[in-house]
Amino acid sequence: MEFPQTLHSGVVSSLRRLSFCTLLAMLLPAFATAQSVMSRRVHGVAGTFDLPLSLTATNPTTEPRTGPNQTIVFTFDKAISSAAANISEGTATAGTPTFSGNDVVVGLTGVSNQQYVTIALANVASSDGGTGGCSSARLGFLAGDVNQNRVVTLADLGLVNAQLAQFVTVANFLKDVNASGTLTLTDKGITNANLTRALPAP
Ligand SMILES: [Ca+2]
Ligand SMILES: [Ca+2]
Repeated sequence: MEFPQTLHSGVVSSLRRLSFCTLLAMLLPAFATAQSVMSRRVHGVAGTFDLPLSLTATNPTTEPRTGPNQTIVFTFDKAISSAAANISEGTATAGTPTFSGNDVVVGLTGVSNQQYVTIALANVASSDGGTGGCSSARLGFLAGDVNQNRVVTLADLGLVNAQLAQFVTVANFLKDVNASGTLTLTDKGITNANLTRALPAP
């Protein structure tokens, strides 16, 4: 028996939108599945602030905080004991992952500005014995693009300017573009130096 054509094409279309890792996890429930991914920076004494990343590779989140060192945190649905990290797109070097409960923390070095990077996790093993899981995250790095529209304009400069001398909080941490823990003319200067820089269409 064949599926009605409309149902069949709808199912195929839905499956095509899922990543290979998501499909594997659906077929093999023992696999650990990534629930969320964050770009994490320590902003000096102001503390640690996580930028949630889009899980849709064709609509990646922009990270406006300056490199060259960055940290990506994958949170799974269960405790993870090992995984391997690789860069499959862009200029960056992935360090050896570390594990904290359900989190896999990947330190990146040598991250160039104005580019997309994809971090792929393979051989993800969970503490309950699941093996062979995978995940990936794609994000754009564009210093000073604090409104995250993939181009640095006077609008970004104005947003940073409006936060000068304020405390760094969950509401404004992206404007602390050098992640120093303070919002100063240095952040404005970095944004100004990046005016007109843009990411390509994702
Ligand atoms: Ca912008
Ligand atoms: Ca700063």
